[in-house]
Amino acid sequence: MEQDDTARVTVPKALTEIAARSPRVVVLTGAGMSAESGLATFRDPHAGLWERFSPQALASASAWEDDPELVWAWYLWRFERIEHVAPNAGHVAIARWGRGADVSVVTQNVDDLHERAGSADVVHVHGAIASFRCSVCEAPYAEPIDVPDEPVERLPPPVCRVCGGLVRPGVVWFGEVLPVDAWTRAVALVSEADLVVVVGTSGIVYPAAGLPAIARSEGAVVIEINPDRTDVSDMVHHTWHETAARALPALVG
Ligand code: BV8
Repeated sequence: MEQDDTARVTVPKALTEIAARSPRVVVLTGAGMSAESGLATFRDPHAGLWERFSPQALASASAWEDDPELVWAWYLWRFERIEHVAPNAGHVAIARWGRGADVSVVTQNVDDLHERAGSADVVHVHGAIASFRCSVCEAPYAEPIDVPDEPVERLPPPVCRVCGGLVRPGVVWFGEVLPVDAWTRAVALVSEADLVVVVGTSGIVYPAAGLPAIARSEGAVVIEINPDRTDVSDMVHHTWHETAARALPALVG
């Protein structure tokens, strides 16, 4: 019987006290939140076929214009990976926290692991991989997507039934503006929060990376949970060098 990994995690006393006295909580998550579910982060080298490609390069409007079949194949590979992994103990702890307190999730991740763990209020500032739309007329595409079992490097995207344009994933690419509703809600949530917990993000990509600074300027206590230092570490009140799946169950209780 594998010993419960979180049994050995000691929560810094200050963080327990802050979490207990904060009525409105926002958890801001990045790719590190899903790492212990088995999904590569943006900065981890991607395994296998996609090893030689940079996620930052592929997750861009210019890559789609240059080679839609390559970009479509990469997203289907990620989509297939997400379908075959499960929320980790960190996702489950955040959902448990939300059943007993006012907890919202603002995520940069395009996976649905927070929702599958039971979180009811999740704002996707960079969209969702499981939503598809026409890249020309923006019509939603709800037909079944044929996901290959094995990763392939190129696949023709489906064609929009309305205008004949190519169907794309409903994510925000580098060089694209964020969905106005999601961004507006994210800013409002961190501006009204008493506590913002930043989990598993390198804090490199803007404007999402600016949310912790907005939270702090509006009076929230900002805590970072990340094994490494990041671009936001200097502006948070507390950094806890732990992983999401170990720290969050211990913090939430
Ligand atoms: C835009 C969806 C207007 C797609 C993604 C200033 C202002 C505004 C824009 C810019 C600006 N400066 C530059 C820009 C342009 C650009 C940008 O920020 N570039 C960066 C590289 C400098 N921003 C944009 O283009 C944005 N658009 O602003 O529109 C505009 C338009 C044109 C020109 C100017 C402005 C759109 C950005 C959205 C891109 N889409 N994702 C998809 O998923 O395929 S970004 C993607 O990478 C993620 O969503 C995330 O946001 C970002 C970074 O990834 P992270 O989540 O942080 O993951 P990362 O791998 O980096 O780090 C993982 C962390 O986890 C590490 O710290 C690690 O230590 C930690 N970790 C690992 N294991 C664990 C762990 N933590 C806890 N537990 C563990 N077990």
